Amino acid sequence: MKTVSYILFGLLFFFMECSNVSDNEQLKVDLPIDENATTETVALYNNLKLLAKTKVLYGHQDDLAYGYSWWAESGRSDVKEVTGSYPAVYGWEIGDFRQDVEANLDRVNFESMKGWINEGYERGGIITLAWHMNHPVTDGSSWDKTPGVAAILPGAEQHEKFKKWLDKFADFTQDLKGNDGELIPVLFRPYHEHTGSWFWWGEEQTTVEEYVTLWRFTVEYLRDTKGVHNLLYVYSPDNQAGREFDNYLTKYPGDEYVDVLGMDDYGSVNGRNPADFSNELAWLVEEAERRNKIPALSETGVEGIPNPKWWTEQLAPSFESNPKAKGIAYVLTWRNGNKELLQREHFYASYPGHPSAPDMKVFRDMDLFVFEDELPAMYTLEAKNK
Ligand code: BMA
Repeated sequence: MKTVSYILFGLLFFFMECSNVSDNEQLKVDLPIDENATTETVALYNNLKLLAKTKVLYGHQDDLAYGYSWWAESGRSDVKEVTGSYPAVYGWEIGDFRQDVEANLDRVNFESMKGWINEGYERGGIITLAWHMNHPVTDGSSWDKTPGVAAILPGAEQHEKFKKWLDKFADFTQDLKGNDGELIPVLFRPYHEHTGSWFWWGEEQTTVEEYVTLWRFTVEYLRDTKGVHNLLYVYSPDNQAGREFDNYLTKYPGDEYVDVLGMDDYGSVNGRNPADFSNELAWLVEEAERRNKIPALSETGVEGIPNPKWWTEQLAPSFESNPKAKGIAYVLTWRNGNKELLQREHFYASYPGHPSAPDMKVFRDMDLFVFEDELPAMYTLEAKNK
């Protein structure tokens, strides 16, 4: 694959030089941390970077699996029913992946998930995967606060068990295929929100060295040992409404191990002055530029959207107040938990009939924000010419 990719890029450079392409931007093809990444993965990496300069893509967690008032109905999406388009980015979750379970911790069936990932990709959408990984020692949930990282590092007692989980994940990624058989690129976001202390890999649970070792091992094992080449790696500390801002890079695994500089933040979009958050997003954009990475607001939202103008009064100004913040590649709001199943309100995108729905439509119509039906081709390098 490496040779094939290089030959392809060589031809592309040659063609572009010959055809006298004026914009230098078009001549640059960056490789992600996986030099053997599939052609589609390299294209996605470059196209995301380029598109980020002018647009912010909108994403939603579990969008196709269920919504506020429905469950696993083909073609449905709360976002589409409110805005007229599917989201540009689809977030998925593989928590509870450890044993032979058929569904994740939110009851989304893994086989169905593969189908929805294919559907979104075939429409041109972008896929990101998070992992609320179970506790490797206690077998509890990811919210089990017992420190767990030291036990799974190379040489430690649970290392082999942990590798089996990664093996299973590697198999899962190789089942994600487009209709022509090509592997679907995935923005993989493991060990998220480690600056908070609510997961077993969290701030209080883990030393810098442990976290960095875990991250690097995961990349090297998946990429080099398992030969998984359709992943881009997303680092996503939790900003906690600015409180962890200075901590962003404390446990950073290094530029050789990260493709996307993400940030999770719920508090900053819940009544905080958008200008302050915008400055932090601007910082993230600058940091990403300096390191030649992709900046993203990898998780956000306000549960229940109590402000009916939340989309235009809170979220949009978070990108607009500081013009530099417009350089964020994508923003993903969390899931629309099914009310009947959960027996509570747990949604982060508007659904039809909710008071915030008209405002989400206004947000969708803003030039800065891109939904699926406005996406250029993300999986071919030609898209750079558009
Ligand atoms: C959390 C909540 C939980 C869910 C988990 C993983 O933030 O939405 O209900 O189980 O994410 O999706």
